[in-house]
Amino acid sequence: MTDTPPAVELHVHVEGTLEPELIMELAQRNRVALPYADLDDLRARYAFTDLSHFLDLYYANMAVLRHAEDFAAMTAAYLERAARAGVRHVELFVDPQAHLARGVGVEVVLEGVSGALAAAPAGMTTGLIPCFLRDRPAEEASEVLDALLASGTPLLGIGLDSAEAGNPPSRFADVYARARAEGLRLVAHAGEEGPADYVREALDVLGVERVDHGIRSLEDPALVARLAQEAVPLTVCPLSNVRLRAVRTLAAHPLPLMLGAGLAVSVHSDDPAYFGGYVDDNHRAVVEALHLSDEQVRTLALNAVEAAFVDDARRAELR
Ligand code: ES4
Ligand code: ZN
Repeated sequence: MTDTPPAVELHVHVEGTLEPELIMELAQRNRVALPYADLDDLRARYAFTDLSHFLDLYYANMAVLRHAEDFAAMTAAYLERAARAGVRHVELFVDPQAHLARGVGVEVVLEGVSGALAAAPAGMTTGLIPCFLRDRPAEEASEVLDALLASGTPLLGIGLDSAEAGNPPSRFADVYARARAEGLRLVAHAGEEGPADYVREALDVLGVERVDHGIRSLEDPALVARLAQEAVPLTVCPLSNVRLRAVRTLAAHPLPLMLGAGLAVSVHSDDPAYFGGYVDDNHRAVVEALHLSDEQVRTLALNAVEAAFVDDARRAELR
């Protein structure tokens, strides 16, 4: 079996790489009281029923992130883990509003995360994609965009995440138009727990160049045809989909259907510390559970390279 290791990670939330051990360590260091007796008690809470159940824990655990050094430690630990998996290019999501809501400023978050990205392992290229929380007001997203731009931190693009059901992309049309005018690349989570219509909205109203998840697009054949025709990249996160019960089992994951439909899918990790694995683990898991052929494996790896926001020279190196 030729098992081309995934070299490109395009869908990972930095806060979702916060491992339980680091949560406990930072809680001690920052004297943050957590409602868990110990590491095992914390780990026992990782059996999620759906996206919002996961998000409750994901946001709660962020309480331990207080200083730029905490964000840097989390990011550096992730990059080290990614490098060990052979990852050569990372586009990293961060949720500034989740920290702002706790009194931690955008500058603190960016200083820590982008500082660690600047010191990424040799040979690895990186980019930062702040995401707006779709379950918070668009006005707040707009203010955060101002703060992001004012920070002077190099940014690759913007994204949209958090609780999807009932929070359509269209509310963020103005924010996306502004980001586009600033030269930022545009992505959004859509069709994870929300309907196929949200994928269409993300494309038509926000003008996204890449869709995060997009698995529910399969419910709309006309949309599938369009996504294939336009070669819209979809960053699929199989272990996430199973753990958040968007998909019943890994063996029932629609990835082969998506490949069969000619969609530009690639495999990524989402929140690896919460969902049982990093991009290499996701890759191994689907190859095994779905009995992917060498050709399918190669297609997934190539799709990720083509979907990356890199220049031609770097893309040629990654291929
Ligand atoms: C997320 Cl799995 C998932 N879905 C939507 N928003 C998110 N933020 C972090 N992980
Ligand atoms: Zn995600």
